Order: sequence, then C-alpha cells, then structure tokens
Amino acid sequence: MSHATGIRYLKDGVLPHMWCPGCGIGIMMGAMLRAFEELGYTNRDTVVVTGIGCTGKLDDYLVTNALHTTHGRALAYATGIKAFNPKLNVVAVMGDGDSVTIGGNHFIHAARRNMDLTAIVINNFNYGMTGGQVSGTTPGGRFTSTTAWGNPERDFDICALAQVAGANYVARETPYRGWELKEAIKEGLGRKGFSLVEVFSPCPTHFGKNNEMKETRQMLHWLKEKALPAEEYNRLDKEAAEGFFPVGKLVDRHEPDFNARYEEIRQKAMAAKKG
Ligand SMILES: Cc1ncc(C[n+]2csc(CCOP(=O)(O)OP(=O)(O)O)c2C)c(N)n1
Ligand code: SF4
Repeated sequence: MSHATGIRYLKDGVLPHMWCPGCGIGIMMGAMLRAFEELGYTNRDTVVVTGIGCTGKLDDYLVTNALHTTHGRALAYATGIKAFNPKLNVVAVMGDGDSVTIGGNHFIHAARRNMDLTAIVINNFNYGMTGGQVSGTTPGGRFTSTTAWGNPERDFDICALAQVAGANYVARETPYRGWELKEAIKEGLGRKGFSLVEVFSPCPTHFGKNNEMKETRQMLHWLKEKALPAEEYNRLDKEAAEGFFPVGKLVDRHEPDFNARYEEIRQKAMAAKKG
C-alpha cells in the first residue's frame, strides 16, 4: 500500500489553487505527483511542460523543473528537451484545446516519432480558460458558448488518434477513478516511447453549466455512468456502446522509441564510415 502524497513536488504557500470548485485538474495533478513519488522521480530530473489554459496553469504549483510554453506547442518544447537530454523524465500536460485542437499537428507527430514523452491531456470538452468555447473534442450536438444551438461538428477521439499515429501506451481515465488514474500515469511514465493518458474531466463552470450539469456531482455522475472498463466496452455492439466510453489501458506496445532508432542509425553510420 503506497503512502505517497506527492507533496515534495508542490511549491510552498501556493494552495488553495486557482481552479474552480469541482474542476478535475487538481485531482489529475495530485495523481501525477503521487505517480512521480512512487516512481522515485527527483525534482531535478523531472520536467513538466505545459501549454496555455486552465490546465496550462499547473506548472505554477510545482518545484520540479517546469516550463510554461505557448498554446498548442507544449509537445514541441517537450520534444526538444528530451532530444537534448534523454535522461530527463519529460511530461507534457495539456488541455484538449492545447493538445489536439490548436496543437493537433504537434500531437500526431510526437506520437508518430514515438518520442519518449508522456502526454497527459485534460479533456474537459471545451476551452475552459477563455469562456467555454467549442473545441475539437466537444461532442456533436453539445452546447458551448460558441455553439449555442448545438455543435454541428464531430469530436476527435484523442486515444484513437494517438493509437493510429503510433503511440506505445494509451489510457483513458476520469477523476472519478483516482487510483486508476494514478496507476495509468505511472504506467505511461514508465513506458519507453510516446504515452498518452487522457483524462475525461469536469469543467462545471462552462461545459457542465451549458449542458445541464451545473453541479459538480452531476458531471462526476455522468463520467461515472458512462465510463466502462475497456474489456466490457469492447464486448458491446455499436448500438449498445452508444454514449459510453472505454476507460483503462487502450494501447500497450513496446516499439523502439525515437532515441533507440536514432542510436541504431548512428551506430550503422559510424560502422560504415570506419569500413
Ligand atoms: C496561439 C493562441 N491562441 C489563442 C489563445 C487564447 N487562449 C488562451 S487559453 C485558451 C483555451 C484553452 O483551452 P484548453 O487548451 O482546452 O485548456 P483548458 O483551459 O480547458 O484547460 C485559448 C484559446 C492563446 N493564448 N494563444
Ligand atoms: S473554467 Fe473549467 S477547466 Fe477552468 S478551472 Fe474552471 S472548471 Fe476548471
């Protein structure tokens, strides 16, 4: 039984945090810091890279190395850090707008390269910080401040996107499943190559309010009811699965990561030069 609190990575005097009551970002941060502690990460060898938005504020609270970057570009910075010093544990923490709406191109290419990074994406189905606008993950028909009559677009399945782009590890969790969330982050961090942990998360202030879930408990209840363990979800036919989503481990590969491939090519080039 672990007694990890993650407190050693928190800056002194920063609580209470800035997130709204009922927001899922704090729960994710707690899970991530406990995962760091259980893995024995030191503050010095850990780098948390964020983009912009409510999720992007997370680096303010940490005494690991932390970098607050630009909207949509966290993975580009994280890639550079990992390429420069592969010994560092590099985590990019992003919102859904950050990771796959404005930042979609960086996301698919980081997964395709199989960079040894962990991406944690808070998917709250809208742009939280700027007032609840529609994002690339807002489900079709749902209401946001810019789709007052319902969203005419279809939403991205971020986990499926990471899978087809080549990620080694993909999991989805919710703040309702705090222990499983911590375990997924831990497994993602421990896996070589690109890992994604997507967190379906409540934004009661905007998405909840606009979709008849003004109370936090209603949003948590929605996430609890609709989340099915992947094995259970996969047994359902298309009709029965409608409205539900799979949680837990969704992709489990051990393909060589970018640095391993790069080293192999470098060795070959050196050998050819000598010969
Ligand atoms: C290049 C750029 N475009 C737009 C913005 C304005 N902006 C700041 S936060 C934000 C939305 C963030 O949404 P998301 O990434 O989903 O994170 P959340 O706030 O929901 O955690 C936007 C559009 C910006 N800062 N930079
Ligand atoms: S606006 Fe939404 S995402 Fe931002 S802190 Fe509030 S609840 Fe969280």
